[in-house]
Amino acid sequence: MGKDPEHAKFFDWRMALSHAIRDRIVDRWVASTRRTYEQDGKRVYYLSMEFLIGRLLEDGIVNLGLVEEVGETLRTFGIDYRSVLEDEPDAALGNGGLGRLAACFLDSLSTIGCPAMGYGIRYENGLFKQSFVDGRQVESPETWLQEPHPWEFGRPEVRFTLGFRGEVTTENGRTVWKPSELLQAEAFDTPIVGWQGRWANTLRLWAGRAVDPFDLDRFNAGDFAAAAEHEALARTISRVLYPEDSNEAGKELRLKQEFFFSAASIRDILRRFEGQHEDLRALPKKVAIQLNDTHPAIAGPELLRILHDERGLSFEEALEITHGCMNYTNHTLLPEALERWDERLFGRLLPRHLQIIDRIDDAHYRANPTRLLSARSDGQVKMGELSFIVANKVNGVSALHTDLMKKTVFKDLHGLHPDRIVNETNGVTPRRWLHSCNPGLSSLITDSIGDGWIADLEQLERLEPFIGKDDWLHRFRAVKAENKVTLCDYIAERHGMRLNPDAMFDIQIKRIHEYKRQHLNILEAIAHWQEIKDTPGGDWVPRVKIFAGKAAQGYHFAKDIIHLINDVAKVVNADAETRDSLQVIFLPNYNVTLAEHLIPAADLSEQISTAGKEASGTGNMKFALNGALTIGTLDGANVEIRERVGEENFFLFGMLADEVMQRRMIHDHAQQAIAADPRLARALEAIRSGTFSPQDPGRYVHIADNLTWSDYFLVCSDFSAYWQAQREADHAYRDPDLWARKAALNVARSGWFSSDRTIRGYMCDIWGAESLLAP
Ligand code: 73E
Repeated sequence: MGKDPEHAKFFDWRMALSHAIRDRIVDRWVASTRRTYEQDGKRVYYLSMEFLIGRLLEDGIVNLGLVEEVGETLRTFGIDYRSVLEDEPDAALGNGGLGRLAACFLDSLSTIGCPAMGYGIRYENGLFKQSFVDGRQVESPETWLQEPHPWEFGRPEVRFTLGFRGEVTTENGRTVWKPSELLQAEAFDTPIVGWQGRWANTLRLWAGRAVDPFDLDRFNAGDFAAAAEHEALARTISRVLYPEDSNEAGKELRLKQEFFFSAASIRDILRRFEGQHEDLRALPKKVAIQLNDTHPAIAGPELLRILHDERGLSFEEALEITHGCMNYTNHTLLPEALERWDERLFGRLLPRHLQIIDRIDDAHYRANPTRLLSARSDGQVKMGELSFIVANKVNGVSALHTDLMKKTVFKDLHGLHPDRIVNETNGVTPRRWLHSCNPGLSSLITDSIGDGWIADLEQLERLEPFIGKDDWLHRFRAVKAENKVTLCDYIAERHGMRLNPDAMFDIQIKRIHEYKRQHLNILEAIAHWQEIKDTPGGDWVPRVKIFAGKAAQGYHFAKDIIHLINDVAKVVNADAETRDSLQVIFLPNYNVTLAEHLIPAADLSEQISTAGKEASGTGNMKFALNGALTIGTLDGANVEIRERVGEENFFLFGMLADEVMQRRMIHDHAQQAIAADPRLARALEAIRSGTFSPQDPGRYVHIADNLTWSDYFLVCSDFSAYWQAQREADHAYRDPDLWARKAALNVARSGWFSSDRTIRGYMCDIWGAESLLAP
């Protein structure tokens, strides 16, 4: 770093260490790339608007097996290993589950040794930072690239010129698109090293650049701002991540971002293929492209356009090749998240692609004349339908979600193509989500069954015989107790609040959304607080309720839920009568790193979405794997978690997906539920009357009204069952050995939720790709 160690800051130590680790990764990376070229196997390309990778330094150290050596080396300089790691900012290039899934997949692809590449956008500003002012969410820009980022390699030589708008003409019988607005995509590569450093793949992110960055004439004429205008405009395309989770933005800049990175990636894929092969018809044999939701769906028409307009293949042949390469993962059935573009906006930006989409529709109709199921109708371009029609395989992300896809949004298309939809239940990487984040539990497991589980998570089953042994169970309990104390210290230091480490740690961490029902959780907390106040000396099971999560800037109801939880926390935590039995805290700025601190300390995992709404969830898997019990509905992957960990080790409540649909038909479902449950009525009344906002008593009337008069997500109808399940959890927690046994069974039976298993599923059912590592 060019500094005397005496004057080095944490930042300098981190950079020095990062470069030392990076050097060791690069060797493996180059070897893997060379191997991929030599073997010429099928390559997988994962196109995603989001990669929520978090920190990378610890990943590198752990995967290269250098934890001890690094710790010792730093110690000789008097530097604390953990503090150096804590200095690294999170790469927050994603909103939530969809982006984090992409990051777990990259880890698994490298661990398995599948030749693969992730393609996305190098956002200069990742997901906004969240803070609270008087309990309200305030957003500020995230600026991870303001300090040097040691993990990326700029590739200024890898650039593609892309365009928007302009004209479509015919020249010598061929259609030619002449875009009028040009910009360049420049590549930045990050190596992704797998377990034990046996393989490394690439994450390639595109940054926007001007074709001619600087206008010297304008500069010389004295117009300095205009001279740099081109560059500024080009850079806006990769400036900021759209902060909406499970919602469509419908904005022109978003469509431009989607085309920008999809088109650059397609060109890069073709360039690599054509460097090694002559015949484009072999493309599907060598290339599998995965569309992470519909955000990169325009990659289909773009590949088709290049094959047909630029390479001269017939439209039918180009379509067949495209179809052979493309696959689509659907992540949500929420109608507000399904991408649709106004065809005028779309046609202005991408005139040729609109024509191509019409021809795709025509070809589809000719082959399936039963019904017209088109990607373009009602003045809109429908990205879900387009992706389905173009894709070879379409997958859902949990068994229930895939089933609902077939019965609802894609019912008709599924009828025409009954073999196209497959299920690939999500998973999480055990390297980050157990081994690194929970070193105590990781050591206990390795002491018991060896370390084979880290790359073969189903080996956790071998823990079951230990669970019956008292001394083992005590060690297991001690690990959780220690993790809770560590979390208490972390929170005390950063937020000045002392939590009771003996209480049950009940955690709900995820984006704030009505369908995820953080308001159901806080309503139950209010009712519980009221009950404790009725009998202050009662024998209560102490609880700590922890929340964290961001709300989209424009989602006012979600922001009001945050405000309410903060207001409830203020009143409840100040209450001398109850504070030994109940504490509530909302931690600001939830991100991957905070999740790594919270999950190992959890006793109870809140997975309480309205059934049928959460496609899978992945936090649910991380908690179970770290020995938390789930309180949850039969939604998403909760269904499969419960099947595996055993119904007696899961607190189930609430309506099923089809009951939800029935219940909504009853016009006064919420009032009926309120009338039937005095606890619910009293908790709602407290919100309505300003118990938690005495200076502003009307503040939460609209929340109480919403729940009473509309309640689309059935908070009221599920309240009584949720209350009951919470009391069952209390009851079980009174017996520490019983609880520990249930928790340990959750760990032992969660091995199937490794993203290694998920990726093997994609390789076999969807991509037809193989590992290049010796078994
Ligand atoms: O259930 C989660 C799922 O576990 C789902 O809501 C989430 O994807 C996770 C991974 O499969 C998801 N995110 C989005 N849609 N589904 C989304 C939509 C638009 C923009 C950003 C994210």
